[in-house]
Amino acid sequence: IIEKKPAVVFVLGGPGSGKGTQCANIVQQFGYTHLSAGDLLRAEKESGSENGTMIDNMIKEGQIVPSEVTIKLLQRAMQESGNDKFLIDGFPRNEENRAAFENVTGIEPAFVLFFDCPEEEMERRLLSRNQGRKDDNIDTIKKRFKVFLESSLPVITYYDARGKVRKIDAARSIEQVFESVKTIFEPK
Ligand code: UP5
Ligand code: MG
Repeated sequence: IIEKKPAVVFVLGGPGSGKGTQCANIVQQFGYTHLSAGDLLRAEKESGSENGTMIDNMIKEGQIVPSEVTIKLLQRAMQESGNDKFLIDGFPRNEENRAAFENVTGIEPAFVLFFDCPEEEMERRLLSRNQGRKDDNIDTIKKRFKVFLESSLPVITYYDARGKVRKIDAARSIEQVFESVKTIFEPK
């Protein structure tokens, strides 16, 4: 049996660059299912999972949860959705995440959306979000920035070398950013 693999777009960018906000817009116009790895991990913790304490501690420290945990959650959500096109938001966050996802699922992303935004702007957005996320405090935000630069940017460099990165200036208004996003998803 030849099974068709789902279409996956990785949505990457620093903490507060607008990944979740823009994914909601893309879902509305282009029929993708949005899977935020961070949202799935937070829900897993809330569900009382045996990994809950570990997940909570990693998020509080801005560290990256072991890929087998995150990949299982992503696979389950993909199956349950019934859809065949996905925005995977905030994953892969390091080289190990990236390689494990490709090995376990056999899926390579169609392309990678990269929301490029200066730290000062991301910090402003995170500090004024006020949604009770326990990683939205200045200490954790600094740790998240460090992990992004050291571990996550290399993933973007990897895909860029393969011609897969679509980089967007994310420092503009939500509407302006979405105008650029649309040109990438609209059929040419
Ligand atoms: N906002 C958005 N766009 C704006 C714009 N253009 N102009 C002005 N304001 C804008 O946006 C953040 C805030 O800014 C919102 O208030 C929004 O209204 C405003 P949002 O769209 O939420 O940005 P996003 O990039 O999604 O920010 P988020 O904080 O979710 O990014 P992170 O990558 O830090 O968070 P995530 O949830 O992906 O991960 C959290 C933690 O989970 C990680 O640090 C890690 O510990 C763990 N994790 C893993 O271990 N593995 C994973 O695979 C994923 C996560
Ligand atoms: Mg998010």
